[in-house]
Amino acid sequence: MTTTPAPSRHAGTLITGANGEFGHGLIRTLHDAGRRDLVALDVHEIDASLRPMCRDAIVGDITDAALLSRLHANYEIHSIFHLAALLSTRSEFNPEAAHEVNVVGTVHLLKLAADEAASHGHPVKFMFPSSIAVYGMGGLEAKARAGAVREDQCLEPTTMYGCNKLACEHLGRYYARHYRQLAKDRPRGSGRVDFRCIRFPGVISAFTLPSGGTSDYAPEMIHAAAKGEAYACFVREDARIPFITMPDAIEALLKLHDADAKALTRTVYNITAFAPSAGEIAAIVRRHFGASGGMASRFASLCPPSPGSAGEGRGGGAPDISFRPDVERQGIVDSWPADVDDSAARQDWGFHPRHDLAAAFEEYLIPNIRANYAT
Ligand code: AKB
Repeated sequence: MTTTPAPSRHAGTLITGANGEFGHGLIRTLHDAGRRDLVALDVHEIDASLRPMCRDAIVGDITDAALLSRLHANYEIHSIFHLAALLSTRSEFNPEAAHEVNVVGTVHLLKLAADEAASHGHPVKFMFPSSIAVYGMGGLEAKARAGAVREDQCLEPTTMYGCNKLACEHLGRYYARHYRQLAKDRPRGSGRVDFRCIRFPGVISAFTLPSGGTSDYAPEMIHAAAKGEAYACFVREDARIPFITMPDAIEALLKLHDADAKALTRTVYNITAFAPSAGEIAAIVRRHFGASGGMASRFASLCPPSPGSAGEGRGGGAPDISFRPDVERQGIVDSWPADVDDSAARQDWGFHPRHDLAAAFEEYLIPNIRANYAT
């Protein structure tokens, strides 16, 4: 059902999954940058702290095609940040529901972008977060041999989520370059979808905790230590995948969005910032929240550990981090690369993360987590 656009459509930048971890960071960053045309879409009511930063906040489901037609009728959209997705662990518990949201929902958004481009005659930038989950390393030895993988290697995902993300990468390229190629009124010239995609590693935020992902062990471990709670890590100490901080992830998304189309040699880009093992992360966390002069004793006075938490009465003991691998989730992490080659992103649009591993903790995580849990 194509609805004729109302003459007085509002200009809008659409953000799906607006209430998620990424959505929180992106909306704040765009609002701070002066954007006043943000249209937030999420299945849940938008967070009260974000509402004033949005022109509109819509509660709805991206699998609802009629909803997207209404969006087309009411907004003149030039950019879409399509963040809504069910992550890897959650998707394994209901793969078909994941496919519905992650793929069918994405096709609805791509069609909206195509309709918008056709109606106002300008490219619609479609920013799509893909993931290292598109890779399938085929076992620990192959993973160790492969090292940092390039975008065109090892594309045999072992999870529904990974399959969904890889499918959407291809669908995005199709809508951008081949959409309705046999139709007489096929899109021509600039009235097209401008699909730009980043394969994100695990993302670590100081302010929000992820849910439903398999890279979640890292942020969970850090936040548990900050709260003085014991943490049993669901992967082995030697488990290794790449990570990035949330501010660097958002900056990358905006940098690719603003990049000159002529400079882009591909639609999909790897990015990475640091790739520590789970054991190395635990060591850093212990150091920061550890005994002597570490965070804990200074922190304990600010935020006494919650009753019954490992931190209680700790007053200086190191955080209680143990490793109790979950075989299946470990299998997913083992199927992901130890690191990725992001030279194309650095070359084409100047990707350059501010936080390496040390800076991620020193400059971003510890100061903000301290402030965050102290209030
Ligand atoms: C997940 O763990 O599912 C995500 C991802 C790596 O894409 N965080």
